[in-house]
Amino acid sequence: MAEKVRETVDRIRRLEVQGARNVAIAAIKALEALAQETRAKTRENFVKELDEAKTVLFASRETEPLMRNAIKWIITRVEDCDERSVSALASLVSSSSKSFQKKLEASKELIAEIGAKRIRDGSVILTHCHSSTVTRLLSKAKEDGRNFEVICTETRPALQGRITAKELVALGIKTTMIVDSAARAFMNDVDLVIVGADALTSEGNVVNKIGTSAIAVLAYEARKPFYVVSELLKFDAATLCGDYEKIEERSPTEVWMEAPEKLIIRNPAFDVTRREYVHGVICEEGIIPPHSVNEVVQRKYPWIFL
Ligand code: RUB
Repeated sequence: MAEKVRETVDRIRRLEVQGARNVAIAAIKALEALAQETRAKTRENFVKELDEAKTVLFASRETEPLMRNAIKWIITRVEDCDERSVSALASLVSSSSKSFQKKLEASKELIAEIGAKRIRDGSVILTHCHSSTVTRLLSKAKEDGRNFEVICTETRPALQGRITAKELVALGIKTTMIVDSAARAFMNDVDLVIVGADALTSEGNVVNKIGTSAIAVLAYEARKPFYVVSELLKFDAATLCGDYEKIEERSPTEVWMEAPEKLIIRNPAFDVTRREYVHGVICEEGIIPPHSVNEVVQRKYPWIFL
């Protein structure tokens, strides 16, 4: 296995690379590195190496359909190509990875452009965890001359809210951090909630950082719009066939390093927000109701279902 793949898996597991988009990009860059360093002499061996890398990358974080879709797309292009030369196939991995990243970048910009229009002057936005897509949307709103402020949760237990806070402060956006359990106390001051997503399911539910669904319920109770910003490529086609999105459970030591023996600690990384709490999904096809995600994905990315 290429060193870069092993190293990427470790970095993803340790959350040194976090957020669905960054995880997917790191994973396909690792495939590119594997292709550049390969010692495989035959097409069959090269495809086997890619498959082994796929298995370990998939296992690095379970709740990441964007990473799975990206890797599948690249490997399928190799499998569908008649070329026998390993170096030609390696170049195909490189060019496919680069074109996938370009598409991701383009849809992020589109999502930012569409979503930024929902931010009115003087508004207060609450966000949870760290989503690179949400940060880009907020920075676009700022570029567009909108004056607004953000409340971000610290996001227990791994404190990704600090990444969000640092980025927003660096962008010159007025930002307030609260502990996760203060979300209700501040909900009345909020005009809208915007969060990212790790997975979109066939029923229109959204999987995102643990605590997201509680915030969605609070927003619903306070009648504040709750938006999810997400690439449609975060859709998990297996949910259409009845599978539930697996929720990654992380180490108890993230919650309490020196916990008493026999204490049971649960540490799910994500939770599911039901579609009835989601005002709209801001994606590269516009702002769509969560129940139509399945249909829009079928139209835009039919290969996801193969
Ligand atoms: C990150 C998280 C983010 C989504 C979307 O969780 O829940 O909201 O991944 O991020 P973790 P992006 O820190 O456990 O990876 O918009 O960057 O894809």
